[in-house]
Amino acid sequence: MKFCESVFIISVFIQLVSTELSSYNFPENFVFGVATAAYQIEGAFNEDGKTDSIWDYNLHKKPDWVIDQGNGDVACDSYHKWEEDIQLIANLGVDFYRFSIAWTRIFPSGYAGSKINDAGVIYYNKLIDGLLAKGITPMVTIYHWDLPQNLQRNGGWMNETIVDNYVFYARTLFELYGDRVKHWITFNEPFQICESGYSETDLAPFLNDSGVGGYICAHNLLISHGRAYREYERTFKQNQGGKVAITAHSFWFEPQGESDSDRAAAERAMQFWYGWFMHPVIKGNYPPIMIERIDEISQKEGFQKSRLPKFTEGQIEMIRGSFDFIGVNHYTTALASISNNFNEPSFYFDGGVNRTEDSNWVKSSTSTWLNKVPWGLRKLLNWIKQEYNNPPVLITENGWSSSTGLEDSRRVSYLNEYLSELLKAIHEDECNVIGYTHWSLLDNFEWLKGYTARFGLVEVDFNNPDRTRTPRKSYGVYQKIISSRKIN
Ligand code: GBH
Repeated sequence: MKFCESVFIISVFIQLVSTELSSYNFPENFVFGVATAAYQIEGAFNEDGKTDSIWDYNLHKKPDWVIDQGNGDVACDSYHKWEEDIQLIANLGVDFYRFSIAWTRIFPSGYAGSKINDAGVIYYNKLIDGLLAKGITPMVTIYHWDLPQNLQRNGGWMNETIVDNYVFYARTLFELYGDRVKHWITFNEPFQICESGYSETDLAPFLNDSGVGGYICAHNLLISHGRAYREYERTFKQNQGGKVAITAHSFWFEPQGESDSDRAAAERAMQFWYGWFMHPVIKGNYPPIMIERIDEISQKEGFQKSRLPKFTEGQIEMIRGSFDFIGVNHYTTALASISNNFNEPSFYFDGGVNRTEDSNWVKSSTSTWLNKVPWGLRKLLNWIKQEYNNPPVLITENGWSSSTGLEDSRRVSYLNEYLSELLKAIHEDECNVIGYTHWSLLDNFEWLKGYTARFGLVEVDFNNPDRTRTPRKSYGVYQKIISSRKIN
């Protein structure tokens, strides 16, 4: 056998045993980032005038909500260690840093027009200026789940007076920081805020108002988003020239089998999970399938009116088109089939989708919902392209959950393989993806999983009062992808 023949055979063999990664380059204007959220990293929960959010309040009252009884009191202590964070972000080589602002640092009472807390304002000024000094673009999430507890006292997102309070808060951020911040995300993951928080007990405020609370919350949230977007458009856009978006989480739902009913279930799941928010923002109003089903099921259940609230014509117009790009947080794929086996009333009965997974998928050991299914990202991006007419999409989160340890080879293969599918979506399918954000810079407070599920490119030692940070193997891999603009 000639030398080149044996090289060929060996390389074919290597391709068979390892997943073949795309050799495309990331387009010139494609941007890379890394993300965190205030409650998950900042700590300093009661410092410098900050009051309790619904997370502080609930976890202090009942620590058992969280698997290891952890909370965000100290977290990564980023309120004090922000300079070190900025250095880690700069060394990583990303274009932007996506972080969130804690509402209770800016307005301790939460109310529109209430007294601004200067110390809170100063903290984010230092962070933003520090990032810009190192050439990193700040991207601000206005709301990442930490509602002022003071506003929860009168119902939080279920009370429509929240809209004025939120819009005032958002507007204040535009005023304070908009000269330097040009990328705004109004909300991170409405599904989790509303369904998980108000209709279930997966996230604060743990209200468990099944089939009702989540829909009311989402309604007020979408109106808040629309009004904040229009406020920016009217008052700030011309001078500041920034962009405003909303970010929703989406699984890719793959039909479990070949049947028409499985296919319909998968499409319905996309509409119920992601379309619930993106359909109003992009096309105006909720997805027709949601309106139809919830109206009909509510009636059968004896409700006087649909559990899905109705927008007025004016609200539909206001919300339609309220985006400059769309954000998607994507981690994993699920299989969908038809099912009516749910309690009533509930989002799940309304959707009628049974969610399962394939036992062959590589599973995260610390986040049971998370499987490595890279092709799901490509299918999701193609679905968005078709459904919404190829809008600019920013992947605002994607990442893998491990336990402690610096040799995070599973995170490395997750990253390589998801980015590989992303490159195919861009180059072969012409999906309009403008950037990618890895969740997360640091190990942090992973909600009800506490500190047991680690998402960081950088490991944090939560037993050390200094919260020592150590880059993992994946940090170096992402760094190299960014500098070479391809997967290596
Ligand atoms: C994001 O949520 C959050 O934005 C971020 O704060 C968080 O730290 C990060 O991801 C990692 O979790 O139906 O019982 O199987 C991800 C949202 C959470 C959605 C888990 C799917 C599955 C719960 N995902 N959820 S279950």
